[in-house]
Amino acid sequence: MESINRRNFMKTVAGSAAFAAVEGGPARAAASGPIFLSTWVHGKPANEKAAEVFKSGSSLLDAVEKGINVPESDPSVTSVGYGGLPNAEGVVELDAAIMDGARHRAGSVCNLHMIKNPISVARLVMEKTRHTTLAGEGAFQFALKMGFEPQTLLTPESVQKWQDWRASPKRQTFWLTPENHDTIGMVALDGKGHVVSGCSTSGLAWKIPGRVGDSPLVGCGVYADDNVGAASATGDGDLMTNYCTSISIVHHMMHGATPQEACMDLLKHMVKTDAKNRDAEVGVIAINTRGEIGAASMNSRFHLKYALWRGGESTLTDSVMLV
Ligand code: SD4
Repeated sequence: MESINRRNFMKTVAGSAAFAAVEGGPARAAASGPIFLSTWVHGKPANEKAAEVFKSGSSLLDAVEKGINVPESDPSVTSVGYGGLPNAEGVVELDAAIMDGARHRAGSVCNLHMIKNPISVARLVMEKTRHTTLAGEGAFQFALKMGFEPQTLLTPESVQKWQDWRASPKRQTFWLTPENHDTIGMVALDGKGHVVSGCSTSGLAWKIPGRVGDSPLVGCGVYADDNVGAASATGDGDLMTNYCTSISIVHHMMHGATPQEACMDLLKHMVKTDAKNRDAEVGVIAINTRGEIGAASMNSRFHLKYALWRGGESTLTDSVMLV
């Protein structure tokens, strides 16, 4: 309660932009026009595509979906879609979710095989069914019904990496290394108070078949609410799922935090509950309906770069680290 009061006081006295400057984060005062904020280097072309789609008159949901399709379809991005690294059995299992802040509705798919654009399937789960999440074979059959073409998602490079992993006596099992995961998370604002959150990943390389990470779970990998803002996450989904990362950040914002403060609050809470989380691989992004943004990483081991498209400018920046 005390911190909320302090925030309200700071907002009244100094305004949110000044407060954000005290925190040292990337938040800014009210923006005009649409904003696209995404995780990692591959978020930059994703944002640029999203901005192009939105400027052509399509909806914000279309923009986020088509933006995320870019890294999904790019075989050089080995953590998302086609070319994503496979599970321990050599099968690519994709997770994705999208959430519409206006309707408070989401669609998601888990463990989807052989369909390179899971965010588009997730979108159709939201638009065409009363369900929120479809998994595995059911998600695949749904995608076929919706007209998606099945294809192999393995590339010669990903097969080679999987074979090298399997042949290595010291291989890492079911754990993260900076080279084997990245994920695209995107949050977007239309400039008029409407937000969308999307996330798509091949999950952890060499994961146990059937494992579901945070990315397709509403409240974890995505959350969007037009009353507040939106958030998304990248990193160790087995850990982050226990913190319901995205909804936690949005709720921090709902209680008065700027997006940057909300991202930092989540990371601080993770360390408070377990000091070992200082070493965890966690990156988060957030936006509020006024166009202020936040991006943060737990530590330098997994230092999130965030891509930002705003006012025709497309940039890539290091996020603030907690530790
Ligand atoms: C997962 N959170 O499946 C995803 C992976 C990721 O950066 O985001 N890596 O756990």
